[in-house]
Amino acid sequence: MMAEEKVKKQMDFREVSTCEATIQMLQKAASEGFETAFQRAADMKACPIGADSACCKHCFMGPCRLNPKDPYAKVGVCGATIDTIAARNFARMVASGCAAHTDHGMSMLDLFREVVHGKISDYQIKDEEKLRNVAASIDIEVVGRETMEIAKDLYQELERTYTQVEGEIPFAKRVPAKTLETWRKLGIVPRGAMREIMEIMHRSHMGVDQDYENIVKQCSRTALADGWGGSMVATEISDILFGTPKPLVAGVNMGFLKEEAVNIIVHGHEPNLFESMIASANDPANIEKAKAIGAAGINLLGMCCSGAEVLGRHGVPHAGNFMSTEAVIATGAVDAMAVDVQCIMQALAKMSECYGTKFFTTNPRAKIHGAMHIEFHEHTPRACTDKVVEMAIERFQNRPGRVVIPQRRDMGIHGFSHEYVNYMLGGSFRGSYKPLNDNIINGRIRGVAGVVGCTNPRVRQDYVHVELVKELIRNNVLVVQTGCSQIALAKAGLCKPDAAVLAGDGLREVCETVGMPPVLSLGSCVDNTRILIACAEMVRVGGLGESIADLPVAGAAPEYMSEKAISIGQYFVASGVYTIFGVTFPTIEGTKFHNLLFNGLEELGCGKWDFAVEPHEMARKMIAHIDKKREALGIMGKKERKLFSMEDRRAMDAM
Ligand code: XCC
Repeated sequence: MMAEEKVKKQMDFREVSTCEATIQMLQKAASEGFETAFQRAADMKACPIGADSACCKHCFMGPCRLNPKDPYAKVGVCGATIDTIAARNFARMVASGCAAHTDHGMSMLDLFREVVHGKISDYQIKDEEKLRNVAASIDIEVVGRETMEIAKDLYQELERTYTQVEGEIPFAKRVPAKTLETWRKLGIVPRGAMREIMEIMHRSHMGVDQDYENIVKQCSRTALADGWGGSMVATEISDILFGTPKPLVAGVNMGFLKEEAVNIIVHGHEPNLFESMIASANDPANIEKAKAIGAAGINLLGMCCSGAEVLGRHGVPHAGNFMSTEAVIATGAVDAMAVDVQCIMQALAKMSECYGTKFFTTNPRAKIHGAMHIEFHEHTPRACTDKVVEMAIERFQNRPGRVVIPQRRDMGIHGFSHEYVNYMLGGSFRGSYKPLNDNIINGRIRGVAGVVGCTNPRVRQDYVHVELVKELIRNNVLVVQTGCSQIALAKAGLCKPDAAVLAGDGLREVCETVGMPPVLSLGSCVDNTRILIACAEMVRVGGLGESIADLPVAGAAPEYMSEKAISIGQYFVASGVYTIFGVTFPTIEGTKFHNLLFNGLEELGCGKWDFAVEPHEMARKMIAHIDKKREALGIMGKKERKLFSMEDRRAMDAM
């Protein structure tokens, strides 16, 4: 009877994930008595008051809880209304998300400074052309100057992204004029990230800003310091130091683990750790050590955003997205997992202990109880990564249990930078977004959607991402992707050119002509800035309006879980993009604060927030928005233009 009850309680992992490899490993872990976030989420009902952002714990007269079903019935002890409470909570999510991305960007900039001043030799400037282009984009003189001279100026200029107390951040120069004019009118052009984050934390303190509209202004300003500031610095400097991605064929899924090799996974966000790990894993001396104990070699894989970056940049295989990070340990094949910052579940330490995986933290900002800390120093990076390799080899020699590797490998094309899209569409001599704009105007491509973000145990892993993207491309919407979302689509086989068969006729024709997949993977979450740059370029090329808010584009994070996603969403909305989230949204429908985010901001010339859980509903809403923008541009239902019609040619000849 007892045993029967236990069987009944066992979770059906097919209900919580569509990733075959993850399901197999979740079943294995459960049968061995180990729990994961999927079980913990099922056991822990999300707090309904917190989910609606109707509680305030910003002071100790509370915590105060309002009633989400009747939000204006009560106020907090200080008199704070639901609008103030929810706006302040939202502001602190933006602050945290922005801080995460900008601190990551700052690390890249620190590294760049040391490289430029010759204090670091393990990293170099790999992409001089990108360096010159980035410098020129913010008005640094590049003609006839030495690379290092330009690099020094670029460092000085980009430092302002963080430290400037007055004026506009450097990359504001890349914002389309009309969008920038809207920001100036609203007073939301960021000064420097540190200042914006400091101010938002101050204003959301008890007894300061208690006007939700004013709080939202600072949310936008802070989020823009992320998107057009810290995140953009992270992307651009990473490209300069490690190379701008170009499309390459690479693989995703747990089948890339090798039973006969020493397997090392890098998980987190900052590419400097991964770059050094690549050097360590390829060092002949280390390979020799692995072979000496009977291993076939050293096998390196990525996870989450760290993995997404090197997947596109170097073709390093990717083992899985956020909700697979515990499951992959259950293979027993992971000899070491090295992590740095962000999206690292504390439970990984326990899971690693269960399977004998060596689990290392490497960043002084992120230590975890139960993990071994080997600090990564960018001046001597190999000291850390060689040690991880050494410990992984040791673990291979003493693997404690059975190794089971799900045999799923999914190949696709990754690494579509903004620069490559420009080249791909226009060729090397006339690289341009004009063919993209033309195809949007003539209706072959209905619009462009960014589908990004996390996976979350409160929704079926990968399901919403994949169904949403399928529906979008079926309706001729070109999809660009970053982060864990692109891994979901790569596993579903949509990052291959032959996935064009799933696209509508128009998009399919464009994909087949160019030889590209209908789903373009752009990298990690800081690489969402590639989407901002693409939007700015679409405006600059012309024919699709004067500001980002005019473009037939939309964004979605259908399975998000992190505060970083809220900051990303807010910077897209403030930039003019319709942005829809799934899972849950921290507002109460019908409140003034909710209405401002979901409608009011659009009236001010920005984009707007929206929410849906079901993927087809989400796609319908995104397409409706794209059509609304097409209508406003006068290109709705526009018939295909014949660019080189023989009929026209004959008519011309006859003249
Ligand atoms: Fe984290 Fe960036 Fe989300 Fe994935 S998508 S769960 S934030 S790793 Ni960026």
